Amino acid sequence: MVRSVPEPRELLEIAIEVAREAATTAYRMRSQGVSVAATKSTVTDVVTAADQAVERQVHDALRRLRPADAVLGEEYGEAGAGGAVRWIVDPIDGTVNYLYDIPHSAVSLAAEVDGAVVAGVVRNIRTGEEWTATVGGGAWRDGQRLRCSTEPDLGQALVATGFGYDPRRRQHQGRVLAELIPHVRDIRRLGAAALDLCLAAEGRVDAYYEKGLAAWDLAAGGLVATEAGLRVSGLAGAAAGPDLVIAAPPALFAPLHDRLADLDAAGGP
Ligand code: LIP
Repeated sequence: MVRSVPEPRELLEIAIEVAREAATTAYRMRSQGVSVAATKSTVTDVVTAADQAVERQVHDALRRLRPADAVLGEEYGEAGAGGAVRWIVDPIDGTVNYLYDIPHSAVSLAAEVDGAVVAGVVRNIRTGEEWTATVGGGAWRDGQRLRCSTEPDLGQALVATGFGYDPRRRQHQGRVLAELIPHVRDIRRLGAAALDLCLAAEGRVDAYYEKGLAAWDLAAGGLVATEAGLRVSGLAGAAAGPDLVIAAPPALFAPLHDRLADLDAAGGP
């Protein structure tokens, strides 16, 4: 039986439609006031009713549009299996920002075929800025093709990063940051990996790194970053993943990578 796999462009159209509706729901629920519905790994790792409602909405929409596909989401895990496509969704990336009404949170939705992300969209819930990418099709924001920074000097680089919810991990990440900060222009802790990767994709920061990201934090934003010219990987050639994600322009990748390796950025709790 011939397996029909849609083109990345077709999957992107679906992702954009679903993500826009999801962002509208998240925006409306934010304006009505949000509260913590539950906590996960630690007391600061919160879930709001909006995270849950938006993920259910995305699941239902994808079930309607592509019934055979699997869906992996931050709040409800994996559902469905066996189709050619798996969707990876973070209903609200930057949940703490969303809770505090800081306009830096996003719906992130990616389509994966045979284990490779081929299409992705990241939509800022408050500003409506929308980043998209397809494999080999480039990265775009609101119709503009994106190119990452060309900064070659780590000492001149504005670097974004983040911290986990586990205090012991944050302590390790804080130590790494304390040693790194004298060697870069400055640091930005913005609070949403998917958006941080998109800002790096268009040079609004020069590079980004973080330990502890899950597939849903990384899938869509990682494709946008790669298609904008960033090298996105882990340490020593490992794939970008929970141990460490480094996203940097080719000229900046090695100096940042080597510094982070020396500082054991992928280590600790
Ligand atoms: C967040 C990431 C962020 C990280 C936070 C958290 P969430 O994801 O986007 O980069 O620093 O600790 O993991 O929990 O808002 O989906």
